[in-house]
Amino acid sequence: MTQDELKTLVGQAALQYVTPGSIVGVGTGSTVDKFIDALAASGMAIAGAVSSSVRSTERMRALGIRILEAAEVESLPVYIDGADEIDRQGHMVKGGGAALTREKIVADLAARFVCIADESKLVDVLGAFPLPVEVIPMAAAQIARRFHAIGGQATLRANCVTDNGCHILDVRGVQIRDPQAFERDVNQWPGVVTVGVFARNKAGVCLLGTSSGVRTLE
Ligand code: ABF
Repeated sequence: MTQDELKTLVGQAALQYVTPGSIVGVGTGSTVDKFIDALAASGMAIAGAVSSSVRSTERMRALGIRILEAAEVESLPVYIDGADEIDRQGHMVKGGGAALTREKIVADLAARFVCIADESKLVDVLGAFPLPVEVIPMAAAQIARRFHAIGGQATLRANCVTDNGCHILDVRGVQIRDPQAFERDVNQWPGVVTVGVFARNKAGVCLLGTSSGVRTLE
């Protein structure tokens, strides 16, 4: 099966975690696009969705799905999102789609984080994918120097301004062996808005698309 077919498979499989009449937290990316399309096609009546990006909002609105602001809800039963990497404990690297900050915000509202991904995203150790870090523009250079000091090479993502008006550094060369400590430490660096390690709030369930079907990791 092609990667696109695997994404379709898990996008469809995620529907089983959506309760009719509920409000769903929705992530960002091409795999999430498959979930949005499957949700719309299913005809399932939901109360609405809290979105993690302009991209997902526009796709859902075009398909007739009601959008609610994060401030309108106090909690969500589930958050469905993709990842750039996920390890066997459910820790993720995310942010390839430049939506990591709002993804972390919406995920924080949810009782359950369901990650949907094709098998290429499963790794033993996080860090092969260039780590996205959303930064306040004025701090980009000094944050890049901090990554250099720990063996990383940070580059400013070209032509990218996030939905929050910030910039993205993509950091190569860091192996993230303790994701929770790494997320906690980098989050404290002045100017860091969000580091693309999702470890404190990791995925409780991962639906992994494989050529032999959907593997459920939990
Ligand atoms: C999103 O899912 C981003 O955090 C991550 O970059 C993306 C993965 O994109 P795709 O599903 O297109 O591979 O949540």
